[in-house]
Amino acid sequence: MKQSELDLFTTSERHQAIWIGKSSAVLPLFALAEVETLLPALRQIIRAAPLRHMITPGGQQMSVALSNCGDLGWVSDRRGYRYTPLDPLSNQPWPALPEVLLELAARAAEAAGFAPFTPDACLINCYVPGNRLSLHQDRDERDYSHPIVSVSLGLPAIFQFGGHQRSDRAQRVSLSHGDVVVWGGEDRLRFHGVLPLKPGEHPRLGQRRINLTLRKAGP
Ligand code: MD3
Ligand code: FE
Repeated sequence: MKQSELDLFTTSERHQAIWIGKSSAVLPLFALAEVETLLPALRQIIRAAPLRHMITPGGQQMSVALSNCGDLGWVSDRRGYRYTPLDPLSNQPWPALPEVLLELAARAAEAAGFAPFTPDACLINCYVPGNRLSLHQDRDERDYSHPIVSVSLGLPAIFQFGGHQRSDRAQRVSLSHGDVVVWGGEDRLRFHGVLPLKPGEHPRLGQRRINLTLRKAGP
């Protein structure tokens, strides 16, 4: 569908949730109306807390570059994965979570049946062609009863949504610029990953994909 055709739909029609699990839904283009507010906010965050390649506890450098905003940020080094209130690069608090992102995440969670959602952590993942995220579970948060909201920007990616065992067959879900996904409940600990990003040029973000993952990580 072309953007001109999408404009004919009302907001609620455009954001019909597509359920990919019992408690996980894709909200196609849910973030599109906020992108032009989000991008300058992101640029400012990345200026204060630059994207960097973290080292995994196994000693490998991650291919995806990352940063964070919010009260807590996800970090990885030889000692393990964890959430920290300070950016280890600057020893300063992570930049604040922009209002537009807090509000978008809360509305998306509500649209998928998880209200209220008050995230305190936003992980910013930046992919360039060839970058991937191998199958993993998100287990570094304190309380798995909170959902996770993810916002995709830039180049499209194929997301792998597996089961509770690494060896479970994964379904593939294509995520494009402006798509939002909400994961929760019994799907919260499912294995997931991102296949190597295909080369391309996005009109707004260039040769990149940015994924924002909003979580409630702390108490
Ligand atoms: C499914 N990031 O940073 S977020 C991650 O596109 C991560 O950068 C992906 O996985 C990305 O940890 C996708 C989507 C996500 C997050 C948590 C989940 C999917 C999930 C928890 C359970 C199931
Ligand atoms: Fe993850």
